[in-house]
Amino acid sequence: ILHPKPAGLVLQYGTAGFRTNAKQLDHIMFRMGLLATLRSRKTKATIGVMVTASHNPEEDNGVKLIDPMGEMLTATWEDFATQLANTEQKELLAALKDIINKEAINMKLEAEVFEDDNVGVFAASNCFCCCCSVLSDYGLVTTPQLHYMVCCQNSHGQYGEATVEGYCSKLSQAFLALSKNASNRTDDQKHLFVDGANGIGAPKLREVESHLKKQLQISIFNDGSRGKLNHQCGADFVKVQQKPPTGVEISPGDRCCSFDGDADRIVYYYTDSRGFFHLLDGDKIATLISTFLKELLVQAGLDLKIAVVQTAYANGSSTRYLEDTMKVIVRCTKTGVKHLHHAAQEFDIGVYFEANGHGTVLFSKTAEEKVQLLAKSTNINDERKRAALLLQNTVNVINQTVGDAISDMLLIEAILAIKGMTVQQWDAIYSDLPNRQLKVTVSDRRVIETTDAERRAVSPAGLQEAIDGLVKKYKQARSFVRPSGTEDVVRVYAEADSQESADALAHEVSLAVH
Ligand code: 16G
Ligand code: ZN
Repeated sequence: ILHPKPAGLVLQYGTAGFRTNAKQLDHIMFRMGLLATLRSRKTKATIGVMVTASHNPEEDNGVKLIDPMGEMLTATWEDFATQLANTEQKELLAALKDIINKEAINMKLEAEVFEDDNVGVFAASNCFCCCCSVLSDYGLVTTPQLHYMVCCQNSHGQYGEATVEGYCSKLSQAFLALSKNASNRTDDQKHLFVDGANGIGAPKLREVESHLKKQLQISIFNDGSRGKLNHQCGADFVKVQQKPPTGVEISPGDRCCSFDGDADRIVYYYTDSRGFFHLLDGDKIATLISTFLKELLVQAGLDLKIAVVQTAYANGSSTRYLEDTMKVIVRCTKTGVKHLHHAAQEFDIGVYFEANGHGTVLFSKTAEEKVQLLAKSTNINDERKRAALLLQNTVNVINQTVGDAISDMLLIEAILAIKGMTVQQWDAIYSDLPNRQLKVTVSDRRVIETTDAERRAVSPAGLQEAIDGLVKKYKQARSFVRPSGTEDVVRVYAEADSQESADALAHEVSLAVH
């Protein structure tokens, strides 16, 4: 039998598709190839299949499907994916037929699947050849590039050209137009240090950089030539460890950022003259971007509703700053990009970021049309015109299909340049509350159930009361627990007025989980 399923192995299509040791994924790859062809026939559109370890170690791997407009696979089909993955070999055909019937799929239609495999150590491509025609094999691209190209393909070029070159030129043209609005910058100010997490982001960033006409000068570290994927480097390492990645030589004040392995996350950081490390995570990024957009909306005289979408992990200071000082709407959703993406779609402009650095901005159709119209109009004053053009180019530099480290980086760099802002000034917009994340291993993490966007536990009985009691002991404190969607652990988050308090609270809460 080709691609047999290890007996008894049960996997779940989770927040980021299937994810496990690469050795256990062969049958999953095969079955997801099959499911992709069904999804393609159902939607009469091109579907993406992404194979990546993302921010995880090299030997871990994952596969997920990308829906027609570049979004994550829709929920009912996540269930089909789980069913198909766990069906024993001899029932596979019946399981496929079941999906075909339930969704009334016309098997006479042709299927079109874009496939990408961005992890060198594990090639899944051959699995697909036997089950569907892979029309266009992009070879190695970043996760967000694949989302982008699926969207381009299905919107018939309206979103851009469905090639890597098309992606590079759309984003870089928008970046160059934005950076024309920056006053004279020194070479130092144009210099950015990038940690590529030894993943696909580094070579893809080089391709983009060649279009940037030296308006951004990039030094890339951890480009995959020496180190291991996500090992002691990358956005997840930097965020969780709260320290710089290894393999990067930086001096105090240098502006740096880290991608994760498949380049859908980004965090910024610098060290100060006393050697202290300063992290600018997804919350700081959301604040910078939403402030910039809000100012432009005022200057352009456009009445569009802007909101920021966060998760329970968002630093309390960021939420307070956004609500109280910036006066923007803030929403909180469950962890996982699809939840944030969905919530952001409810506004004219929805800025969404997870604290871990995954995020983007969504513009409603109305918002885009209003911006386009204003940018074209001739009878408005210079200030409005300038703001409208800046908004137009901001829309173009953003990859709206999913969080994209390269696109986010270009937008952030453009904003800092236009505002003449240093990374220190950006950092000073608000001060993060000290925080700590821990993971706890329990016999069954599913006994923990949460509500209120994962901020409160409803079971087991008594847990939330215990957490409330502990939180009361500290100042400006907050804590929550949630079962991980990607690992067999319970995650604990705590923040408080000092690092000692945050550490102590996280520790006490993890004891309460046992
Ligand atoms: C996945 C999610 C990410 C989330 C993380 C949480 C996507 C594409 N990725 O990596 O957004 O932050 O899971 O992991 O949705 P956890 O459930 O183990 O804490
Ligand atoms: Zn990733």
